[in-house]
Amino acid sequence: MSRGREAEAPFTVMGVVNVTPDSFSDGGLYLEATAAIEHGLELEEQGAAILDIGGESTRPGAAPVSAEEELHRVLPVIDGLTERGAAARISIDTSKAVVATEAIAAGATLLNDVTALRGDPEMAGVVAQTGVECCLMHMLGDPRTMQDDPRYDDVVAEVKSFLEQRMEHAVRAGVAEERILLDPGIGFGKTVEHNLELLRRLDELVALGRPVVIGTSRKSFLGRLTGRQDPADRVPGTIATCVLAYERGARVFRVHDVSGVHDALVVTAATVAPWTTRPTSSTR
Ligand code: HH2
Repeated sequence: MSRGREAEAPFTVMGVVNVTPDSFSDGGLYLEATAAIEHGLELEEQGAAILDIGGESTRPGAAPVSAEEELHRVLPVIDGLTERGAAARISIDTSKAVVATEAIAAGATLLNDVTALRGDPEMAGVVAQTGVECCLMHMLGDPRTMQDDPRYDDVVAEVKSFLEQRMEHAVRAGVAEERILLDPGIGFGKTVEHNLELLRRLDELVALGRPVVIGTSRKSFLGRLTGRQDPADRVPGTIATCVLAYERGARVFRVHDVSGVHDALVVTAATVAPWTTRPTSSTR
């Protein structure tokens, strides 16, 4: 049985399932559908209430993938998770409307679009018509160029204004505002200092009134701060940022390492504001 019990918990852990050969931290590990399905089920067991399935890497310099190839990667995983009775919700991490459409037909109920509906003119219509939730993320430039000397006058104000505009765009296209989640896009066109400033002042984005998603997991700014070259060694850094982001109002945490983040957030949430139903009665 899953440890998540997220219906009662004041946070949601979104486990990352990258069905790609080239993702920055787990590329190639789950390219086979069977491995990705097993991994998704394991993340659910560890406390993920959402599984974010992606078939195209967004790391700086990643090669673009055709819609056909992306579908070939993600659909068997969504189908397999459904067949195996996964209780976690399925999120599709794509910026292509055709991929979103097929993934939603297969059971995805959340669209995670790192382009915030800018990548495909049809995407806002897909979200509006299907009624799924969608996560709008900030990115400066595109994955090929985003880390080439990113600059802002005030990174938090600019990210906030971007997210407000994208939310307005989505609502104009018929997306219900209450179906929208917002994400500052940690590492997407940001220096180490930009990422830290966004985390430090996260409450300013929370003030937009929609749930804030945070994706710091294993990212390179954690490596720059700690000296950890191997992304898998950045779990303590990931946990630190998730705890801090929760305290500043983030509620959805997109991570590769669900177990540790989940437990850290259980303790953080219980400390910050006790919630009535505890996930465990242990007093150890
Ligand atoms: N980060 C990545 C991908 N998708 N989506 C949201 N909403 N927020 C994020 O911060 C975010 C995201 C990058 O991480 P990963 O999927 O592990 O790497 P890759 O893009 O190389 O597959």
